[in-house]
Amino acid sequence: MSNATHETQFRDKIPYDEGTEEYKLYEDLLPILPSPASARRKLVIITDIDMDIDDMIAIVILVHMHHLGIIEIALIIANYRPSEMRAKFLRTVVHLLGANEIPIAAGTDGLGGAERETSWHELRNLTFANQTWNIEKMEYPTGYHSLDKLAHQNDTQKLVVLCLSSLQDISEYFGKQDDEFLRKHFGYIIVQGGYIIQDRSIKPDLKAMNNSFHPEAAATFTDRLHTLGIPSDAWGKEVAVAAGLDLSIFKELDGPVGKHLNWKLPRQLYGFYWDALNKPFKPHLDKAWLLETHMRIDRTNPAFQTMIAEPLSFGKFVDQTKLPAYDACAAMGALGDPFLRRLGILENTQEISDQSYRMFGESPGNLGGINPENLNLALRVFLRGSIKASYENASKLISGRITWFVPSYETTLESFKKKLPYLRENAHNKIEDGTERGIKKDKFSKPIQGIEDEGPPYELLFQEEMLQQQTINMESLTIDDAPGNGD
Ligand SMILES: [Ca+2]
Repeated sequence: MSNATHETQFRDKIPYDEGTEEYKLYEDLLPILPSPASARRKLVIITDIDMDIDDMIAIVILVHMHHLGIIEIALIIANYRPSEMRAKFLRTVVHLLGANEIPIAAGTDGLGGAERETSWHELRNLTFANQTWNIEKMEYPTGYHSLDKLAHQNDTQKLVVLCLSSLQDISEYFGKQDDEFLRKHFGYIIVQGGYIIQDRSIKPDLKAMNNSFHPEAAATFTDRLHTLGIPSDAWGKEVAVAAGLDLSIFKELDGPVGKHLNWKLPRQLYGFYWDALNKPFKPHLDKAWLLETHMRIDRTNPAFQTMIAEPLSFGKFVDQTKLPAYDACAAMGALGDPFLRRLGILENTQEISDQSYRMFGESPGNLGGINPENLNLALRVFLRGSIKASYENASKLISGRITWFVPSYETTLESFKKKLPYLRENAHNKIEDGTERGIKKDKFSKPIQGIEDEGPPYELLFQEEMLQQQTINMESLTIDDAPGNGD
């Protein structure tokens, strides 16, 4: 194909009007457009999609880049318990984005066999789960099998793996292959998480969530990378905080994918808000964490002490939130250095060479050469662009109302609130005991009436908050008119 045709095809796919700032951002990519198409980076993505919304944002952007010919997504593995359900959700999302040809696999539980319960806003989209393409195709191949097949088929181009979730799958796969095979077939690894880099060696930063899901897997995998000399980047949370997204951009996302993001976003925010203000239900979340990650008020900020001491309403929290889209930032990293440099996202001059590792976002003051404003612009434009390009077709695939499963709670809001002081105390005691969730039983192992298995009735708390919001200005957020129920 001639360069001119190549360029015309690319321009035809730009979902914005010529002459706009957004259009210009796409044009900037023309010089790095891989030609021939076979020169595209072959990407494998491992994701716990729909745990938080950042995985979905990452997938929305990367599938767009796949359509534009910047990369080729060769496989997506949904891992983290329940991975089979997650694979179904992922299948629907990818289908709605117009890329049904991308193979999907169901990975490991990501926890080395440990139990976990899904959160109240996780994998609740009944419409996405019950589409014909999911009902007819009940079983997904395993992540291991799919990755192995792909590696064996793939002789011309090394694979690039983007890890947006537990490292169990990649660790197990690398653990069973010999060095020569891995060096031949895997060229680059990008992880959302953290590395501690010393004397050209790397260790996982276990404070990073994806490493903490399965710390042994993270350590084994990182050791192996070092032995193999496969280069790797870690994208830490500070980059995502600095490039935090205005919530108002979500309002512009249409079609079923946009609707799902807009259903989940306020719930995710509410869950973080409630947990942080009701410590110790989730011991790792507190108000300082909320201020730092979502409102960008760190401990050095003069407002920090005041805000810690003052009450914080959900309305105020939402109005001042810039959503840290952790996985979406790492996804940008997976598009490669030429992409990042072309858009001014990566500004340092240091090139990655064999046997080297980079950490973006080691601390708020050291983002490793990332320009957060340019990263933010790219996230916004390509997220919206991907939805603009796909929502009409997606709305044909899923044309009716979307319904989400809403849990029914044994406890009422009133009775929960009455018990809350006791539950807090009890949760605290249980955490001291080393039990992860402290809300099921009291310290004499006696179940607490009414909330034995369900934790706080988040949806009820959220709905009550939404009723109150009618009198509070919360302009940046779209709230769905009514929750869909399963029956
Ligand atoms: Ca993730």
